[in-house]
Amino acid sequence: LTQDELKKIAAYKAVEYVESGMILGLGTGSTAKHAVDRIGELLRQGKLKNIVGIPTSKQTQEQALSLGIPLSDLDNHPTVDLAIDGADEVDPHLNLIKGRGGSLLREKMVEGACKKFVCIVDESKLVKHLGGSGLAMPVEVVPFCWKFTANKLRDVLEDSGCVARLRKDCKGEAFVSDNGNYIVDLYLEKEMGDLRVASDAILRIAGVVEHGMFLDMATTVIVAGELGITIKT
Ligand code: DER
Repeated sequence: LTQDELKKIAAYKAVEYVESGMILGLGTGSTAKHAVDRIGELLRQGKLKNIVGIPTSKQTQEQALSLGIPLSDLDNHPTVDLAIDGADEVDPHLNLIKGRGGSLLREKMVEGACKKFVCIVDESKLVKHLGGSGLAMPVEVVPFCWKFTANKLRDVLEDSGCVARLRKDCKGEAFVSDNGNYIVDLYLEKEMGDLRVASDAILRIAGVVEHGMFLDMATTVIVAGELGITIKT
């Protein structure tokens, strides 16, 4: 099975948790895309009714609109029944790293407002420690003096051997999030110690808007692997 087929299997499994009448958080990324497609298909077939979607990015908003999924926002629906979204990394405690797609702020707002957050991944996302895969841990920062903020981030995580890089778009310019902010990607040589301590230290930096560690937020993680589906709660 290809990685995308595994993502689709996890996504379709998650959509089995969706009931008619739900307010749904719609995730962002290549895995969540399959879940949103599936929800649109079930609505079209009349197998799902009265769904309201709360998109976690402009990209997902576009996809949902094209599928005819009715949309709203957190101002109108401060409580969300169920969110379905992918992740970049999942540790054994169901803590996540998200945001490599650049949507972490709206994802964390929506997923923080939901009763259930079902995370969908293929098995390649499983790690022993967050930040351990040598891939980016994204932090959304205000554009104003972003270098100053990046240096503060490096200081706070210096024990983990942190390198901070401004995320660029395909034109080599600074990537700008849906919220008009920049993303500083942190690359750690060693895993962080206490994740909550690291999270609090990062959020205390004034120029930081939000970071990509989703601690104690996923209620269920659906993992699709070569040997089948594993559901972790
Ligand atoms: O950027 C994000 O938060 C995405 O949800 C990411 O964590 C997962 O993207 P993928 O499903 O394309 O791997």
